[in-house]
Amino acid sequence: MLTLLHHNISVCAQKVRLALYEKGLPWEGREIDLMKQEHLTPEFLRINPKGLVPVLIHDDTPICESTVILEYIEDVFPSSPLRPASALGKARMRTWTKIPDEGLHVACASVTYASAFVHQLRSNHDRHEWEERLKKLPDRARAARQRKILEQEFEAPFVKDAVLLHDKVLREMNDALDASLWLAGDEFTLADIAIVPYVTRLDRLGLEGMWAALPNVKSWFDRVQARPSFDLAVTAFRSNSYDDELKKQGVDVWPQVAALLEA
Ligand SMILES: N[C@@H](CCC(=O)N[C@@H](CS)C(=O)NCC(=O)O)C(=O)O
Repeated sequence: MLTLLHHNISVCAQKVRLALYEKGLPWEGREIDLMKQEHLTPEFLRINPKGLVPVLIHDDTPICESTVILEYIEDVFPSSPLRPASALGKARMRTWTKIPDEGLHVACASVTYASAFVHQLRSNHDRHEWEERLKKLPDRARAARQRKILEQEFEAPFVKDAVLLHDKVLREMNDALDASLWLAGDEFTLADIAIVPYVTRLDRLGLEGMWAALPNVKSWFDRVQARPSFDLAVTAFRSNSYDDELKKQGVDVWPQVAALLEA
């Protein structure tokens, strides 16, 4: 029995849902409402002391960290493989799955907060409420970044670096996709799954101009969206106001992003 503790638009939860649907595995979802701070309750923190979704519970055992979860699913349910068979293929695949853990995920959170969440938080919570929430976050560096974005929005210095890191990854993707249909070869693998949510997030923020001059990324993203797993794991979970707000607010930062990329 597989139970996923997740949130509808969480990028890391999207990764795990994509893998579950690609492999046709039955699973049950338990929505953790991040805005209501359900990930910071003592009950949730006992399951994941980092206070983060997703968590996959297999029978009674919780597994945390989306990259670890993806490999766990492959090990336990090897049919419909999402990992290349050869050692070299696996190495290529893991070069991509490491990218979110080495900075892209934090960069994505920075761009998302600065473009959209900051406006939502300001309209839904007063400063005191937000401070109380920040105090509870187990990851103090994450809390510090969020506080800085509340103060400086898009002008926070690391937001610019976050945009540039996305640009770097998109360019690396474009180069890799010169040689093969998917990121780690001619099969769709965990390499693609690891990156799909981050490109989707830029798209939802209205920043698709970031790959206007990268044709391989555009055709890769078209192929990704044509897979049934995308509708099931991503689109089906979009039907809430946060996501609409993401697009609306993100459009506003496109001129700043475009200027940064030109510079
Ligand atoms: N490295 C973790 C990151 C998980 C993560 O950052 N989850 C976000 C949603 S995408 C979260 O739970 N955020 C809660 C918060 O910001 O307080 C993974 O890959 O699972």
